[in-house]
Amino acid sequence: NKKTDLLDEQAINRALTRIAHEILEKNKGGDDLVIVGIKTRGAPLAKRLQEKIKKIEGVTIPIGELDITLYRDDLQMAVENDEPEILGANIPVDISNKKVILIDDVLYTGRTVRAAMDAVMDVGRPSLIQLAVLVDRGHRELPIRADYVGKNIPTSEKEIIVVQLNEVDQADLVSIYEK
Ligand code: 3GP
Ligand code: 5GP
Ligand code: MG
Repeated sequence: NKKTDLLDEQAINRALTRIAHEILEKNKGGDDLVIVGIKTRGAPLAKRLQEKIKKIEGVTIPIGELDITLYRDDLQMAVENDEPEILGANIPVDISNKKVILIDDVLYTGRTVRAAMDAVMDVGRPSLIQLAVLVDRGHRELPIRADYVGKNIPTSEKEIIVVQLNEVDQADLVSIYEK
């Protein structure tokens, strides 16, 4: 049940360009950065940021990905106390003493990011972890915030943000739906 489109292809592209600049500004360049996308749609976002940073700074930042899904006791039903669990990690570089930038499409309760931080710390000791998201829809249940935000979209619990990316959905579009 669609309400409106919030970001079109050009707006998504501009937001990611800005975030690439912000990452380079905050970290004083691309040294020691590793970008880790949270699947599914965080992975193509990580790749896009890598390309943008390459264009801006001439450096290729290593990228990795984490597969984190809501763990369900009952496969039929989403239950309130489901917790995200790590299904896999593909981080092809040593992250010890590196600056790890996590990226996801939507930030909501923060539980996925908490699980992602656990997964990262399991494979090494980064010097810091930062978080980038395309959309922050609010409703945090943990003390987690994003360092880089494409767009803040205040939502009600009944609304959902649909993120479509060319690499996965053959379109670049962020829209808001009523459940
Ligand atoms: P993503 O894997 O690209 O993040 O969780 C599977 C997909 O369902 C997600 O795609 C996300 O776009 C969509 N989704 C919509 N609402 C929710 C939600 O409340 N929780 C989770 N985990 N995913 C949601
Ligand atoms: P959190 O763990 O912060 O509650 O949720 C983050 C994860 O759930 C993200 O990976 C995101 O894919 C998904 N998610 C939560 N709410 C939404 C939403 O409204 N739209 C989309 N597309 N994904 C959501
Ligand atoms: Mg996601």
